[in-house]
Amino acid sequence: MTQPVSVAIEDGIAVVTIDNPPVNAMSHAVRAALAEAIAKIDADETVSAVVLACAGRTFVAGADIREFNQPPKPPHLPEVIEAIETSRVPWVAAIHGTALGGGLELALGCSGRIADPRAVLGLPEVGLGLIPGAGGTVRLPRLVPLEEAIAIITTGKPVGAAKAAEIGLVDRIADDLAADAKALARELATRGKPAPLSASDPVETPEVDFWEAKREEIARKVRGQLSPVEALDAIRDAVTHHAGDALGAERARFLRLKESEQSEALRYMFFAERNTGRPDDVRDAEPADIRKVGVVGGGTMGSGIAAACLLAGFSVALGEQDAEAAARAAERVAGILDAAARRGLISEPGVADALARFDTGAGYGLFADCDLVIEAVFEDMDVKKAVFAELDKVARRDAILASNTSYLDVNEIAATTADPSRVVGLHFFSPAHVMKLLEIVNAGATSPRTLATAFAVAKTLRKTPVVAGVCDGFIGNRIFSAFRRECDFMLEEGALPQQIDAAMLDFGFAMGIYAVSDLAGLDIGWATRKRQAATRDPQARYSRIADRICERGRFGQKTGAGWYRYEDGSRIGHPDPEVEKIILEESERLGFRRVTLPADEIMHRILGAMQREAQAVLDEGIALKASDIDVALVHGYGFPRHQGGPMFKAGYRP
Ligand code: T1G
Repeated sequence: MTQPVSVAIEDGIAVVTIDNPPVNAMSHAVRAALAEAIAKIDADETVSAVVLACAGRTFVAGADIREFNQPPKPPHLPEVIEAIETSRVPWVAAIHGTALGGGLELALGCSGRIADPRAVLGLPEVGLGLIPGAGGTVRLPRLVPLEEAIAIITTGKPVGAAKAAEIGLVDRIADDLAADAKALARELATRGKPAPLSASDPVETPEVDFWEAKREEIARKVRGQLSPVEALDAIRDAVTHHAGDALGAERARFLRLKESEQSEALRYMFFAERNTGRPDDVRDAEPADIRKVGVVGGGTMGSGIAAACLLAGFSVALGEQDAEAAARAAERVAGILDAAARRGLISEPGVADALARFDTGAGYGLFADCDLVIEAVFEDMDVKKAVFAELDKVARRDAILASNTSYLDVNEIAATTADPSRVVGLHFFSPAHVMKLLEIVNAGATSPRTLATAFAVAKTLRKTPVVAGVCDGFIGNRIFSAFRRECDFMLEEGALPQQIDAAMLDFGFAMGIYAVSDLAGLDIGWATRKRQAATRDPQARYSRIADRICERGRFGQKTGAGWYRYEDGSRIGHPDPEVEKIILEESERLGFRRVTLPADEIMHRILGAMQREAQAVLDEGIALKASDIDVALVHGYGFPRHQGGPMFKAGYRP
């Protein structure tokens, strides 16, 4: 085991190197070894300044999150940072990679900070349901402008090195990090160690109404998540009190939040997202080398998938039925790339490079040299079978064939090919170039190589893969359909769509189920229900409300009316008396005496329906583990991350 902290002294400059792969997290062993190194350096008169650096790919990326479920062991990070801040000599943090959380707080305890041009710096603790707990809320506003400090801490979003230098978070950007850090250390030794940040007085603080307005703004955005609002309160404390008092208050607030259910949920989700990887039976399988991806169909999903593949560096060939459709698809893809450039996700040269890797055309010929072909045509089994029959003729024998189907039986699709082992489901979520979730459908004949390739492609696309077995709707859509049915039952019993959506918003969803259905379009669900009609259990309760709405051609936003009414192309839905009339008629037909359902009852029934279906998905082996289900619902269906997921809410703990 390499030493977690090493010290090398040359010409009076000590270089302290932390080496704790993979991200130099500040585990107890690192804290103890660093505390020891600080003491030794303070006792060594030959040392005039110190550089604090990290081995491997990044500067300290934070406290060790795995330790949070155990009682904290001294030396605690604030104590180590205080020891650096009060050290006899100046310390300089040499930052590369991602200096995050406790890592940035460590750097704030130093007298100076220098960063590699590609470095990223941030305080992402709110994303774990926490606030910076080692002086970040106190030292940062004493170093950078208050508004910058508020943005960094309450959003958890990191800043790049250039921005960090611009706002004073780092003293300079390095050409040669090791050499330039030593030079800065020597400068500080010569000039004399500057006063520590925590010694400075409270900063100029705005009027009370600034804080109230900011608090309301943040609370509105985070929909029930506590930590961003608590972070603002901590900053307000920090800038209106002396640092010593503020540090104590920050630590108390941090420790309180660490025990909160929201923080437990967010820490659970942090690891669950990273633990959805390959099932054991394909862990050692060698994936195919994918460089060129074919996409069949250039509609919303096809063009989104093509754009996602281009943004990830693949070459892409998109095929449509005819030249006009192919041209329209090319425009859609170019539009997505341009929008990504406007948001700074890709440079203009990057867009040109992507388009140079992009080809569209009619027919199947352009798939002949693809390593992977993804079908994204209309959600109809016969249509998909016809596509796969053609692909089987045109695609290379070793090419992987994938269907983007969101419900249909991938085994049946695979059976139309000569070699079903190369067929897999890759269920993207719309918009495909944005949504993180990718359901990988492991069909009965899918080979380990094919499955391993699907996971490798997901990693390149920076998607969160969740493997699912074959059933109607796999994991996410099956659970979505189940709680959608429960919501329709509540409509029959007394609720209205706007009441159910309001309850979901209050729970933390970004949109209610009826608003989401209107956005996605009601026709796909209608087609699914009609397809399932023949095999539906006649004894099972079935609500006709949605069908009656669809029978009127009300398919949601795209038709100006669905569950809600949309005036003049607006995306804002309004309750529609016509829908309420249908609901009341159905209640009467079924003999319900309508009752008012309170929001907590609505959410209790929604979560209950989710949890029952999730347990069935787990029991049938469709999902490998409960946390995969929670990841799917959070990343594919807007389940609020700070609530952990339906299985977490039902009490599941890994
Ligand atoms: N603690 C423990 N393990 C961590 C970790 C951490 N802070 N960060 C990453 N890992 C593990 C991760 O589980 C995975 O493990 C491996 O490292 C690679 O991670 C006191 C209280 C740094 C941007 O929130 O954002 O400091 O799966 O797959 O995509 O105020 O990891 O290999 O076994 O994500 O290259 C604040 C969290 C903590 C940063 C790298 N810091 N990490 O991304 O790799 S709280 C964070 C990340 C804190 C102080 C407070 C990312 C990354 P395994 P990865 P990546």
